[in-house]
Amino acid sequence: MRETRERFDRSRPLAELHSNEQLKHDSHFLRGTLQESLIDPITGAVTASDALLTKFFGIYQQDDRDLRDERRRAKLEPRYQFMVRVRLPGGVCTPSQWLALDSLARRYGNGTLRLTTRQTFQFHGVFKRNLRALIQGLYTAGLDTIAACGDDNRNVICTANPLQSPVHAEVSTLARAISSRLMPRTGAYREVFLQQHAAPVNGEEEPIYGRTYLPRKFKIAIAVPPQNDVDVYAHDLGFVTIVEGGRIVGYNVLVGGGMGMTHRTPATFPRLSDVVGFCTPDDVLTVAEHTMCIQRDHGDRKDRSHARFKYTIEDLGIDWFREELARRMGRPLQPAREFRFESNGDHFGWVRGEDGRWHYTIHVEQGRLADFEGKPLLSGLRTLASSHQGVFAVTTNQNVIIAGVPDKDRAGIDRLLSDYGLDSAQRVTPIRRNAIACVALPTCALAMAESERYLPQLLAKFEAMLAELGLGDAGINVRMSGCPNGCSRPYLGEIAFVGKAPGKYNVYLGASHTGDRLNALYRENVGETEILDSLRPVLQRYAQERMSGEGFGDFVVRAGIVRAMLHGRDFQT
Ligand code: SRM
Ligand code: SF4
Repeated sequence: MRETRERFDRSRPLAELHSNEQLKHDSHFLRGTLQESLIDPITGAVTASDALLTKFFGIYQQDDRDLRDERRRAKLEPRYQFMVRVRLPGGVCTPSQWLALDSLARRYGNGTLRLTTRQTFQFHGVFKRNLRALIQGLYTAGLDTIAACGDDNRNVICTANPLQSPVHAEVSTLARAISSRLMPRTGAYREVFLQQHAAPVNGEEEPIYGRTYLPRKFKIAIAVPPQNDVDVYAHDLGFVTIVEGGRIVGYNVLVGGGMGMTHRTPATFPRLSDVVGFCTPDDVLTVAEHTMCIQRDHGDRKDRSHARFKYTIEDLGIDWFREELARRMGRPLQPAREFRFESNGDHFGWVRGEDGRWHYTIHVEQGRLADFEGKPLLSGLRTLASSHQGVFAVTTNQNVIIAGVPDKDRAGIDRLLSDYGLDSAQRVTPIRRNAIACVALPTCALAMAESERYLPQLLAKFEAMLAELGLGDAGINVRMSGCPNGCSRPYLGEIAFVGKAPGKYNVYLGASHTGDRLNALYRENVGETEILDSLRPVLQRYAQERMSGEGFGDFVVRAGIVRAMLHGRDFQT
């Protein structure tokens, strides 16, 4: 076992840790000088330290990168604006909440809603002067943005659609329960954004987190096999639902997953989580809390690039984690149970739930809901929400399910879907239907290349090539991220493009389509022509040599085109 305490010895002076630790500590439980920053009329920004604190409330300061040069030339400050992310455990909202989200996006945002890979909504382009009104509008609708970003437990995700079956309903309730249990308690959100007085709960502001919160973000996912839509191996903590005799008997526990890395820095890598045991439904909240607290106490607080739980697990080992969890719980986890995944994608179109009601998964290209030319998606969903009696369920593949439709309402919904172009799942190719891209430019400060705005064009070129090769029906799972942070979980794509520089990407191949094997580097720093030219012969071989039912990711590994990536630590070596 390597040093644990050295990295985060609580008696160690904060000054020796990463500067964010001191900032969190001194922020008076995230209040900082936010009240002043929000009303400072001189700038559209908040102070640099307040910008770190707003993240804990799902609010990210950004600027429109398309306008940077123009504004610099005009000697104007950057076009500061904020991204606001909703906390929506399990991805479920009611039709009236949908209508509120839609109206707030048009009133205070850039008129679009973004469905994210963690099953929630983002507003983009919110100006500082509108932040409070937006947060208060969400609050009135029964929604909040607490811990949607920041060094805390993020939106808890689970296999989509609570109305699919009683098992799905129970899992969705669990996602909400974990989210509530691990939510920061500080009164800062109420005071700063809702402008209400907030007394500390039981006299303590943060009984779980303390003054310095977590070393980094912490992410939890719950999967219901055979669906692995949540990519359960990609999260700090995962639960795989074990169903016997039609009821949930417990959950396998997985720890130490994560995607982010830095190009050409082998000490950073994506990692898939390890299955460490099984717990009963009664224990799952305790397991979640203790696991997060293990990371709170042992995660690296000096080096933020090494501060995710995956590195704590990699450094200290699974056996250490099992013992530490058993010590805190007073008993060990039980041995893990058998499970099997079939796919990490969504099922599009209509499916019937166990109670006879229907659910329709809408394909939302790259998760962006807007009124596009000839495709008024936002307006269509607003019209749908005005009459829909069930719920909306956002998926972790950036799509949305209209859930809980009785037989009698199906025809009406079909008409609306077709009128507003929301039925594209039936028309687009499988490769487009399954593709995911992160936001990237123009809002993401970390983007090195385009993603959301470029993937549709690149896919068109692939579609033509696949049709020519007789692979038009191949549901290859393609993912694109504008930088190696991996927000589209690209290292789980059968083909993935990860931004390196404007117009240049690393190409990775060979993940499984069940989300349990990472891909491997195939080409580095290449533009569109080289991407297409280098993949054509591979796809050609796939067309000729694939075995029945063999996925593209499995094929490229079997054919020796890339190596099977068994351990994240080998990813960059
Ligand atoms: Fe992410 C940072 C967008 C899911 C790994 N992510 C960001 C920021 C906030 C950029 C920043 O720090 O300035 C991006 C905002 C862009 C914008 O303009 O909206 C951003 N991440 C997103 C979203 C919106 C992508 C999307 O198009 O759907 C996803 C929002 C999820 C949510 O609702 O909470 C999103 N990000 C992810 C995922 C996937 C997941 O969680 O399942 C990952 C990989 C899993 C993981 O965390 O390991 C991910 N985002 C990162 C990282 C790398 C973290 C690391 O361990 O190194 C960063 C950078 C950071 O935190 O420093 C990041
Ligand atoms: Fe931004 Fe990179 Fe995340 Fe894409 S992967 S949203 S470019 S941080």
